[in-house]
Amino acid sequence: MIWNPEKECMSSEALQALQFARLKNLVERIYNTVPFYKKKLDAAGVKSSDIQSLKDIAKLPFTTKDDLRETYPYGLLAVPEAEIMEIHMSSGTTGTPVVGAYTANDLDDWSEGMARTLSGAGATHNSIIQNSFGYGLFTGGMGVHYGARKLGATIIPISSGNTQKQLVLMRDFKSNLFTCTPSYALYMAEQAKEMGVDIKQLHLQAACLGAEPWSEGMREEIQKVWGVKAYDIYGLTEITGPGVAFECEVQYGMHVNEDLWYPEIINPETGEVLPDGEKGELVFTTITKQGTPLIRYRTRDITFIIPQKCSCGRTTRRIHRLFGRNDDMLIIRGVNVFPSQIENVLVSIKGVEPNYQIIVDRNPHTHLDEAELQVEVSQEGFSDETKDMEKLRNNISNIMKSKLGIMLKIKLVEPKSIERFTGKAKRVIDKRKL
Ligand code: DLL
Repeated sequence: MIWNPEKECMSSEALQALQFARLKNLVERIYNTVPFYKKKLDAAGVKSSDIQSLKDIAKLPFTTKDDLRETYPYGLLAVPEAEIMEIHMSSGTTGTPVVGAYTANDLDDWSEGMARTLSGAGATHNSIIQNSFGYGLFTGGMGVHYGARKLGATIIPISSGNTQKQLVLMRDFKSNLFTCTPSYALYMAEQAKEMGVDIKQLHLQAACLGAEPWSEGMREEIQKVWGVKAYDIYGLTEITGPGVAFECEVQYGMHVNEDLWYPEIINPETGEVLPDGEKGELVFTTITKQGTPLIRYRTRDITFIIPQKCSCGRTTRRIHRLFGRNDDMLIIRGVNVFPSQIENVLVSIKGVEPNYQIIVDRNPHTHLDEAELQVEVSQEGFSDETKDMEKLRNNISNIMKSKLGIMLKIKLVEPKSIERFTGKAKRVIDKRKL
């Protein structure tokens, strides 16, 4: 179901007129209320009067993660502190976390974005939504909660972890949609098998998964083991949290709620705006946000805007499933590869589990990046015969070489020996940065 046809199915002319009016208002607002932006805009020599069309957004300077860190905690507030109703922080593991501060209006927009997201996955006010994203400073839990509430659905706010209880409640309360990271969905399925719970017999129809990169192959795997349709959902703390973009029943690309968060794709090297269809870095401008509005925020996430209209009826543009983050891209002997591409190949190979870790290091002699892929052998794929294991190892190595053009060192590890995650998984151990 389309939650808000008036906004999600606008003609592109009407949408662009709305975006333009909101953008102009935003530039005016932040110039007058955020000293950081006044300085930035003055330095770039741009005034709100220079914004004569939506295209003029390219005249505005970018905002980066470093800008957010330098202004921590309250340096980007555009309203008096008393108007802030809620604060969230990114779950980033490096450096100072980034802060998002929400006014009542910002919480309404967030709820709206998430109501559209859950509706995209088929949820209605009759749904029973088990929310297995972490509640707290992380935006996953509260974001889904607000959206489910707006829908009028039943929410089970269980948060992440406590896996046995998750499964018991799914059965007892007859949950029909669950939300969590793709890695936690896998882990829950594994635990269910151990507990003897047949998850396909539960009442589940759909899962909204996101907060980390995952591949199409992983989606197929999760849909197969759970017997549900798994939808990709995207967002980030700096912009609002989940609800920025979501998949519809077509399951190809995520509709951006672009009446609220305006997307651009840029060349990450030059900053030049790229046309729809070209791959680059995703940039967002929060055109309605009041608490901590951002102009042209560089997400470092790599994707492209799908040029074709979607057959679902929504007219909002879609971003392709994310390839990964700029900073996660590996260059192995001259070949660029994202961890999610390795995952996509791995999940199609028999005899191994979709649990893996990539250890990246730099060879001190050649100064080239090298990667070791640690893969868990499944119970069925496991053998006491060294030659069988050697064969499996070679097979994985050859498939990686032919599909991705990279030579990876493959290390097979015993079943259940790679760490499991209830939130965002850590798949890449980068020894170059240690
Ligand atoms: O992860 C918000 C969120 C919660 C999104 C629940 C979806 C579901 P942060 O902790 O600030 O916020 O991390 C944001 O996670 O810039 C991406 O790199 C990555 N990410 C989020 N969703 C996806 C996705 C939340 N569907 C960062 N696919 C983003 C790939 C994703 N990466």
